[in-house]
Amino acid sequence: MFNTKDDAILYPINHSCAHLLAQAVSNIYSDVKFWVGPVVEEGFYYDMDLGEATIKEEDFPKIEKEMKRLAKDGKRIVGRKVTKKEAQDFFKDNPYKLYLIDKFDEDSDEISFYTQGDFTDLCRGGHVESLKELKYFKLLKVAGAYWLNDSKNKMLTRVYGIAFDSEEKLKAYENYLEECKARDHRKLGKELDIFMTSELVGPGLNLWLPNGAVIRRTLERYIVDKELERGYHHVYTPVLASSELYKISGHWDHYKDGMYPVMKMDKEEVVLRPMNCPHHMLLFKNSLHSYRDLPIRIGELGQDFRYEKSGAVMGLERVRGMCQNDAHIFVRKDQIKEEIKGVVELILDVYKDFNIKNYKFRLSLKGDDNEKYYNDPSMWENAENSLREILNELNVEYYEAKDEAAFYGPKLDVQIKTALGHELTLSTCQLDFLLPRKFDLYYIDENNEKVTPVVIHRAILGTFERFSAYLIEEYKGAMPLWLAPTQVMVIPVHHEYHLEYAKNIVTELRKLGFRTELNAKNEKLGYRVREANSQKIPIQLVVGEGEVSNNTITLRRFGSRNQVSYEKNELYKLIEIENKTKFIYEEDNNNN
Ligand code: TSB
Ligand code: ZN
Repeated sequence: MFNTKDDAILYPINHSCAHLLAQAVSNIYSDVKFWVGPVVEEGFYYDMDLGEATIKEEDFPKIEKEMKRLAKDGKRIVGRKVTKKEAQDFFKDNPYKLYLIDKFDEDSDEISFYTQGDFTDLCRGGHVESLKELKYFKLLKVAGAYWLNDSKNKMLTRVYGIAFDSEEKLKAYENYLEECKARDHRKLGKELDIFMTSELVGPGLNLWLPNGAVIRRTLERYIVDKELERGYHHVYTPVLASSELYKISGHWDHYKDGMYPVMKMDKEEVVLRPMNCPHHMLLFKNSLHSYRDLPIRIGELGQDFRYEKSGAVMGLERVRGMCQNDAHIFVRKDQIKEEIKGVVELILDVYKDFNIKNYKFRLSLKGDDNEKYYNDPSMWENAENSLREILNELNVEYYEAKDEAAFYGPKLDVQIKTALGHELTLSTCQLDFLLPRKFDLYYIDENNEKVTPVVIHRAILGTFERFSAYLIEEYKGAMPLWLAPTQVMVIPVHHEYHLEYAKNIVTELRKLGFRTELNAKNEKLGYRVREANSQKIPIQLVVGEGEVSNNTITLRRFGSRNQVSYEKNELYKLIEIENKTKFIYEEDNNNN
């Protein structure tokens, strides 16, 4: 919607605005050393070393004021070529720019400076003519960013902003930001009593409240049923294991940073598991398998613990204690394609039920870091090529990304964007030639020979935490009938006269399996309807004089002003169908 990077008009405006930000900051703060300030998909940022100083969001008005002053002053933005020597002299006190300049050849004619008034920056160009053209901009947020993305380096201050060529566009963007904030699952999760955290438990360890527990249980039953239907077998395995297990699997060498430290008791050493695969490898190894038994699909709603950095932990979307909708599928080589196809089909089938449409498939490949990835180049080449070939054959549209694989193999990830614009992986399907080898797994082939199987790791809902966070944001907290914590609220017009009729309806609906509540508080009808609306309860049934005498019910849906009267049983049938078909009601949903 607001892609500034690929927009011929917005790109130079945002690029120049990054310079304007740097100029304003250098006027307000002393001794700032600038790194780079690129245009990104939504606006721009500038990374800077502020020395002892800090910039907080409270400082934005002050910085924006200075940016406005400079823009009004309207200096021209003038570029000129410089020699490497000249550039080095000019930036002699800025190690960051020197690092950049150092990358050019001695006699390069590609180094240029761009100057506006008394501010000069090393830059390739792509600017507006004059600062006057920068009128509609806004600073968005501030974050820390390690220099060169390396945690061993200094943490710089990254200030984000965005600029447009008209006031209407800026306004539209501000409205969009407001809407995103309103969708933030942490805000809705609190308002709708879905989950909580406590310092006494710790960051990233969420407590599901009863409303959240209903959503989660509904998801659990849904996905387990789907998997049973597709020939998966579900198991339970413990969250602890001897550290030896992870030494065998390779997690110890390649995933230790993501694990909680070892617990020692007497002579034993145990750890909390970060993944369920090693346990499932042992399950496969527990019995003898013939080639005819494969594929074997072992599923588990597996609780895992990962030591995510406290700064990275975020509501339910990035947690330390998580439950995966996990499975490991043991296949013969000739079954890989068919099985991956099955996983992709399952993903698409599930997404249809939830009406998830904005996602991209990403083929996640190995990076160059040998600590992060198991070192066996030919195994990687084989696995990456097979997965790529299969995706091409299956006609799945995807893009490739380096350094995003698991330590044991490449992945097909489904990438989504959260309300606050974070890109995350929801579902994943991973091809692994390594763990079966590490655990000496085998099946017996048609010639009575032992053959190592291949493993497909897959999580369709990913984790219940992340998936719920995503759904809350997608539905703006208004869960469709089948997922809603309270599905039906019965509201008698008068809290005494119509109480009995209302209670009967509650009993009948509960018998039919609907999560139904009664609101017969001594409050005005309008107030109680508003209450049901603020809890985003999908079906609100109002019963008064007319309904009691005609044996009818008046239906009011969340998000709609319409009220429709039904004969009682007719209404029960209608909502039973909606519940079963996972119907998502969307009519004029923005009114609430
Ligand atoms: C699929 N061994 C595989 C498994 O068999 C595995 O663990 N893969 S994973 O590391 O990619 O995790 C699976 C899914 O869990 C991810 O696709 C993502 O949706 C979810 N996930 C990962 N880390 C977190 C986290 N910190 N918080 C919430 N969800 C997470
Ligand atoms: Zn796994």
